[in-house]
Amino acid sequence: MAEVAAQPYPYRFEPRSTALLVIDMQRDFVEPGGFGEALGNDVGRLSAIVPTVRALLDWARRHAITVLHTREGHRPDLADCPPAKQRRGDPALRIGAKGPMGRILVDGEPGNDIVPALAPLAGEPVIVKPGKGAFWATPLDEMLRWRGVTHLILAGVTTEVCVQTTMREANDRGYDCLLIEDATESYFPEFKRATLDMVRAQGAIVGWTAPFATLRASL
Ligand code: C5J
Repeated sequence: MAEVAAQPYPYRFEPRSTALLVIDMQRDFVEPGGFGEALGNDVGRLSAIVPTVRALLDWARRHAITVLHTREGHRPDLADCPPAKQRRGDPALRIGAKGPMGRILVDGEPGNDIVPALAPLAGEPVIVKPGKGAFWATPLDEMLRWRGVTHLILAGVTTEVCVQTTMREANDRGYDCLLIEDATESYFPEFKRATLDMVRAQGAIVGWTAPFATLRASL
């Protein structure tokens, strides 16, 4: 049993029943010239975590920890996109519209690919999700349970949207979740700070947080 000096108290996990879930490190959110930047965001905040996420992936692979990735992406016909989601925002930058890296948040478009430095290896499932949470309308829960996973280590973007939503979904399903502080990021630093505070409040009400170096020291 490994023990991480996490907040708000130590997080314990067995590597064989733990999975690393890397959320939405897709080009459109992270790279200059993509959808995230077209919305007026500073994507440099997100691209800055790529080396840490890569080190986290390498660490998990070295320790035979199950690795899964997600992308927020819809079918090309948008049949899986709730109209209420599709109607949001500037019509020129809506889901399915032609964006700087292909159709926005559509599976198969260049902008929907995971950034090359974090490309999934053969055998690492990629969950393409139509929602912010990775459990909604996806087979993620079954895939984790079939693999005997009870503990989740989370990384990716954005902290307060897809990462936090997924962490809350996982917590409600009975997974013990650890969010890696320097392997997640938001376009809004105050939202990231608030999310980290929120999830670990009240005795880890949603889960634990720790920097990657602290996790690395546990194994
Ligand atoms: C957003 C995400 N922010 N991956 N998606 O729309 O957090």
